Amino acid sequence: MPAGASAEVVIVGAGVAGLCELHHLRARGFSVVLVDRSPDLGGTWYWNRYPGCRFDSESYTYGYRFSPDLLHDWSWQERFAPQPETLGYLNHVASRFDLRPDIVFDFDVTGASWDEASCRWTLTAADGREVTGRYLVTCMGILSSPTLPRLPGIDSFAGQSFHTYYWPHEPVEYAGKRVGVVGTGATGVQLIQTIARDVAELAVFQRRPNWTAPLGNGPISAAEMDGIKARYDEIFAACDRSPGGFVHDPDRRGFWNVPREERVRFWEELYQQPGFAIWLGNFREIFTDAAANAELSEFMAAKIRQRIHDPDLADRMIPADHGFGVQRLPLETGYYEAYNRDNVHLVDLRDTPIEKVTPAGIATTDQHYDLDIIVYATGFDAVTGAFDRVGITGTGGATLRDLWKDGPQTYLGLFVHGFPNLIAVGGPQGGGSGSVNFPRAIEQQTDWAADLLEHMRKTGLRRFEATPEAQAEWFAHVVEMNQLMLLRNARSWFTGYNSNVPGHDNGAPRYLLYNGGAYKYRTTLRQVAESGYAAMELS
Ligand code: NA7
Repeated sequence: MPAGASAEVVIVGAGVAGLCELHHLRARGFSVVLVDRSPDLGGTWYWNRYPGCRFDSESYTYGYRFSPDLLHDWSWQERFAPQPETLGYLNHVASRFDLRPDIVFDFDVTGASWDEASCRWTLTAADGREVTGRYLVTCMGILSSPTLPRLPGIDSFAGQSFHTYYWPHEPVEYAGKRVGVVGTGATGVQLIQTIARDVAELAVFQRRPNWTAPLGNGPISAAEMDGIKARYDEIFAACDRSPGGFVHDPDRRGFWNVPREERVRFWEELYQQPGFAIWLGNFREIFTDAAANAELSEFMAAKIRQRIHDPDLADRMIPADHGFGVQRLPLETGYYEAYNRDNVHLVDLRDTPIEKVTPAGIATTDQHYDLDIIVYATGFDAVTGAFDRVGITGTGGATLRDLWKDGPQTYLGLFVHGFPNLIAVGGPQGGGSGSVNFPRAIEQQTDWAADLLEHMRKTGLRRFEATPEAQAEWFAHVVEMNQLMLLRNARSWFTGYNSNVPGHDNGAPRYLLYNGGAYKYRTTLRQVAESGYAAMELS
């Protein structure tokens, strides 16, 4: 990239959202530069290379729908595609639409500053390169800032150790080794069930168990894929109807209107179905009514007890501090059965916390675990982490990092007062920030954002900013929607909790998600555009 490069729009992030936005803006004739700190495209799917990494969305609901030809070209191989397949898909998209010429890799954005006089954003990379643009669209991912535990001696370990996000590109020789995995979220679950049979010893350091459900993966035959291609309109229409953009639609009969035996029969059916059926195809009350949720949790606990031989161990795998589905649900294949193996050991950190990492392994209050490899599946500084890392400075020198210290506030999850001409795709409190099928959520945001910029061009305007009133009103709506949900009480990334990030570890609520559902969000976006963006200052 030439020094001082400039474009009408600068996009940050070459993942699912950034590539989509690049396509939409180029299609409308904008000059665009997309920068990414990674050496290649893919975002989440570039980095997460740990064994077992795969979708929890049905593959055929994950692709972009902006091009019928693209939908027709691409055949998914598995019902829930593994990471290499998804990365292959994104590379296929980039080639098909010739996206690479507008992407600058290895551009690690360390600062983005708004200049009122020129009405432009300037982005600076770690190596000093700069790029400027009238508009800045961030597509930095909601789970792109991995966090490590704050453990004494963490750097002293003599073997291999890494966060799952940074799983090495060269093969990791874990077969026959003593491996420790810290963390049992969706990532830990996928990793543990995949490597259990190959490693010599596997010590799983679990602080809190998660609820999980069977994934139900399998190959997609050529004939089945042909059928899917013929039904794409129907499939996407189903995604549009569902709150999170998945094919699973909630059962609207009303939990208490259905007799208990019928509820249990229904759950048995859902438990056998692939993907998030048991979570998102369930009664809506499981998300809002503690008694309904407790009954389902009991049903799911019984499933765990059936699958783990040792009753004491099974009890340790059943969450006691939160109900089923109030955190993002990990999906599994033989996860519980892995714990029936002699070489897999659960270390319950509630009884025996980790004291330190040593050169030879991990010491708990109870014993020392000798390890060859330590994997930290310890999650992310979710949604706002990427913004904090970059350092974004708006009008009057205000920084987003300071402004969001105690939690973010946005308008529509896309705009922040004081940060003109900035659009945060997948930003906090928007339709792309939580329990959603990510591509379905960001396709509306990226398309809508491109329409806004087109509107600016057509009307000869060059600056937009959310009003403080609009932002306050949206925030109040976000809080109101959140208060309806049982998830408000759970300590997970959904509520902005992270024990490894100072300030995010005190349990104070940080509103990261929009819980109003995709339909409400989509309708709001449409109405805002139809009003001529009335709640924004355009000049
Ligand atoms: P998650 O879901 O945030 O899970 C992180 C896990 O790591 C979870 O079990 C945590 O336990 C554990 N953790 C975090 N910090 C520590 C420390 N310091 N000590 C011990 N254990 C720790 O992240 P994932 O990567 O698994 O999944 C993220 C999303 O990716 C997922 O929701 C899907 O959408 C895909 P805790 O529960 O906090 O006690």
